[in-house]
Amino acid sequence: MNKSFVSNIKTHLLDRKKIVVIPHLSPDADALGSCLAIYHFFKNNHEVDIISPNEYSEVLKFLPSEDEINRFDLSKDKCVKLINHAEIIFILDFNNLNRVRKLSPYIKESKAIKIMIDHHESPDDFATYAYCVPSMSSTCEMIYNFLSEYDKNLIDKDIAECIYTGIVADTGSFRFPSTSSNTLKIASELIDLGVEIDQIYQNLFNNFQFSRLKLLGKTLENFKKVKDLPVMYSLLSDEDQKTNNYKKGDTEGFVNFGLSIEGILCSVLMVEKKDEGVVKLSFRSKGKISVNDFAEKFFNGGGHIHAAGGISHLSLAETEEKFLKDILTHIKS
Ligand SMILES: [Mn+2]
Repeated sequence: MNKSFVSNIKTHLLDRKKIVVIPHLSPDADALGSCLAIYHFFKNNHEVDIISPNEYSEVLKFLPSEDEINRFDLSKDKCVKLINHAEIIFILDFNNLNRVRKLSPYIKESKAIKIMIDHHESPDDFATYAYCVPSMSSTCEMIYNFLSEYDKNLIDKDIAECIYTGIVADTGSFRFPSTSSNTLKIASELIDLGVEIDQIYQNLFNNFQFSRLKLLGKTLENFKKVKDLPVMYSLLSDEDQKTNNYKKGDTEGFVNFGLSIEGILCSVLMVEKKDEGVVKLSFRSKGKISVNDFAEKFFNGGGHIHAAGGISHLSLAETEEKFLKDILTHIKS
């Protein structure tokens, strides 16, 4: 990280400021961990408010001070006021205003200093200060770099827990290639700060409802292999979700199961969202197959080389058909 990034930001925080912290839509553990780490770090000397664009998985409610998070979809007036009065806005784990949908115009119009910390490809350039490195394992790893450069002594156990949770989630428990020796050094320092890794593991991975296990079963049953290509995909209809009492975040990680099959380099999950009139797609890959460009070109999305998301406005069956055609083009090119 550029040292002037931190020193520049410090000059704005010499006196008490109104800070707003914003994660992407349907924030995951990395996004919320980042926001809450910033919240805990600055809350004693500044007025800090977190605004999530919408809901997130129940599973993440164990994060320290999660109940402080404001929801734009539930308390719009309050959130708009907070953004309008903000002097500093942190943009965390996203780099494009499309990722916050209805919040986007308020951020765009705000005169606040905007600080972007993110690890996705191709950042937009609306931020005043940006720390964007796509090779980083997680935004939480970057938050650790930022805060330890800012004042390492202020990183306490709560902050360490938030950061550790985001790193574990985004690295698939330190398995993905983005896990560097530095990621592990940071994890070790977080343990020294008191993080109980088994507790975080239990909270993050062993805290689901039985209905989610049934939904996983349905997803696995629906997996198909694309003929002549190293690609697997599965579909979840609206009905599959209703039958299995779907809750936000339940399908997180399901797509990875396709990659557990010998020789498979790409896995895709298509989830029908009838109330929004869309199908949401998750893409995972390994080796030479990239999915961020595929998601961007064919499904209005993006992300990382080996993990991306997209959206389709077609029906589930039409989306499947389009995907089978597009993936052939993508892999052959
Ligand atoms: Mn992330």
